[in-house]
Amino acid sequence: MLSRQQVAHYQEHGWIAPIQVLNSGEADQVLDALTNAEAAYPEDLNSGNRNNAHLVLPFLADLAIHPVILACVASLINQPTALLNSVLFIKEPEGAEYVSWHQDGTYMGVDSTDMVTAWLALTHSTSNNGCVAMASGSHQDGIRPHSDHYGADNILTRGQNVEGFDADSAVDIVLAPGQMSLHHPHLIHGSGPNRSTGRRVGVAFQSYIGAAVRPSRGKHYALPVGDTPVDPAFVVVPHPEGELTNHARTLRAAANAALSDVLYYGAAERRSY
Ligand SMILES: O=C(O)CCC(=O)C(=O)O
Repeated sequence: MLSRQQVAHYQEHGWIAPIQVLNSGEADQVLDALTNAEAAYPEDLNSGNRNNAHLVLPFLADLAIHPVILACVASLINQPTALLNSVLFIKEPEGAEYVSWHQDGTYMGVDSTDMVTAWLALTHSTSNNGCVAMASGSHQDGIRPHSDHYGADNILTRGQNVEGFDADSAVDIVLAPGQMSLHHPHLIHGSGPNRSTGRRVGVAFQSYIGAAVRPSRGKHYALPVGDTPVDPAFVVVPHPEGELTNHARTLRAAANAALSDVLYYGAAERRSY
């Protein structure tokens, strides 16, 4: 679990990092498993099909309920019940992909901020390869106006961007493989391009919710993460039994369609992720 100082840091700044979840050998094993799965199932795991892979890959579902992650999450939110989504944020070597400045809570379609995102690095994540940057303290002023820009290189759903924001105040969150950051749904964050010759691979568990959180719009698929029952307003999903089974594929497709309806609510155009 987090120390009192770490919780205080999170409350003041809206993020906390680095937190060691896996040792480097364990992180390498997960990265190898993911790389093998990408090679074996290219249609299911690619930059346009990156959401909710934990519903089809047992090793990612295992990671989503890793005791270190859950203990830290429980230090920050009230009775965690479930994980709503996951996103594989992969930036290929020397690519132009970036993530515009945004607040996750803007389009999440739930009625509370009692939730937290865990971003776990499977490779080094550095200023040079486009690590996530967090605008410390920006979670304290609520949701700000966003406008959709899309853009081929902007790998955030709608390319939504917070206007009038001072990017110089953002802190680069440098992580080693197996380390995670945790961030608040109102925290402004984004990331730049990967200027290195290696991939930058991270998985965002987005987000863990507290027991009082309810959908405010759309349908939400939820993986239970503890003993507290998941509210029936959510569709409870099982831990996958095998890799890319037909049943799990169908469930993930339904979860991704529902997520798309939530994230692209009112949007002028829709992308595949
Ligand atoms: O991986 C990135 O660069 C961005 C991640 C992000 O926006 C998020 O986890 O909410």
